[in-house]
Amino acid sequence: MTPPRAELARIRTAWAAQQLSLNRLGKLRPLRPRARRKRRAQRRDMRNRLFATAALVLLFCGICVVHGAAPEAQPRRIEITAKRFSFDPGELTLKRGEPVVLVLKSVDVAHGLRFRELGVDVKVGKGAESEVEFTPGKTGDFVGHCSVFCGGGHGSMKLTLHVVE
Ligand SMILES: [Cu+2]
Repeated sequence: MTPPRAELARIRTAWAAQQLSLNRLGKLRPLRPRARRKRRAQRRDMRNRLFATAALVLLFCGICVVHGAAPEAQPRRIEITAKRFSFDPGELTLKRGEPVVLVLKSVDVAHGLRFRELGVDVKVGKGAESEVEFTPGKTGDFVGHCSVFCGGGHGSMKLTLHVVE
């Protein structure tokens, strides 16, 4: 038979060990309902914040992807050579509503190109290059003329523009 003192010591040790393990598991003191609610609310709050952050990150990435994948379409560039006394090409076909850039190059003296009905007038210096961006707003055939006097055949310097749907 175990002496009472020794038995008491053994019980104490066992109790202490149990308390210790419960303590480690975090079960020693069950949370009171209010504390439990508070902790639950905190967890919910944390989860919501995580969701919000993740959503923002995804949105940002989405915007980046969209911007990267679909850069703004650049208007079509059309080179036109001007020389005494013609334009090359002498005819162009454009689509209504589609923006274009006319790049006018002079290989000799100063010239210009004007489409009065379309509100386009671009001038180019001797041997230089200049450009104008415009969007044809109406369909039809338009005849452009050189808008800078360049010599005897200046009046016959024309470019025909066909604007189609
Ligand atoms: Cu001219």
